[in-house]
Amino acid sequence: MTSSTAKTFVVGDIQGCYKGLRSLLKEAGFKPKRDKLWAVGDLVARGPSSLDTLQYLYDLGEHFDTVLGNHDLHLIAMAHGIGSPKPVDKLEALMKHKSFDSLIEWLMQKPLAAKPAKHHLISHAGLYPTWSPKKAISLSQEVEAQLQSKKAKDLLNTMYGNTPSVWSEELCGEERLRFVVNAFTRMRFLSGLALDFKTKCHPSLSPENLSPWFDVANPKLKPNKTLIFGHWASLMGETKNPKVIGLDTGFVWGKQMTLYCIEDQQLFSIQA
Ligand SMILES: [Mn+2]
Repeated sequence: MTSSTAKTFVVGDIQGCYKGLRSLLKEAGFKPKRDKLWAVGDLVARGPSSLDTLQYLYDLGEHFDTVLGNHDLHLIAMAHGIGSPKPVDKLEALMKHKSFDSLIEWLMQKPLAAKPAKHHLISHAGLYPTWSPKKAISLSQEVEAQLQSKKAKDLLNTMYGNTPSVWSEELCGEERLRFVVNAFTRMRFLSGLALDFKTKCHPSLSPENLSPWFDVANPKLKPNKTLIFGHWASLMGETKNPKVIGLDTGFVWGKQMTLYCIEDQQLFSIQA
């Protein structure tokens, strides 16, 4: 059966696994001139081919978009002289390439949260449980405005750190931006409404006081909304909630890469 209807796909954390990405897109029947591909972020780092990955995604033009993950933001920071690459991230070829500056410029235009389709929200780590999807988009725009301004380097310098751990509308300046970046790119577990940055395991193995962010009741989230995220490889997509779709399934750690088709509500995955 053939179909000419354009589809919207969302891919989990790629982390420089270019060959895996291409195999998965082939498996799912992705047509680069017809369909739209979104990514949940962490396009680069740890895998062997971050340069090929970024060049391929860039070349998809308007048929690709992404939200930023913690590794993408760290790459942007390093491009601004903040921190230095670790050999384990395998970013040397990318950072030495003549296209590096333009690829960084391109990444700096990307949001932390976006709507890939009606009633769908995508962000790297998830949705903080006191934020509505609309609030998430507006907070993402606050960070985008900073990242696209002359103050970009200030943001990149101040985004590192674990505090504050609880959101308040009164947060301002560096603290506000740091919280928004952390919630969108590093969140996994919460203790009450406090972000916990230490625990990375599967929820079945976590301390009793911690809950995955998606198990904390969100009074601002309507039941017709679907949340799509990555970042949490040990979760292997097990959210036990069909409206919360976890796409990081640890390809770079030898497991799987996962792709979701929004129109068909269908998951595709390939084994590393
Ligand atoms: Mn991540």
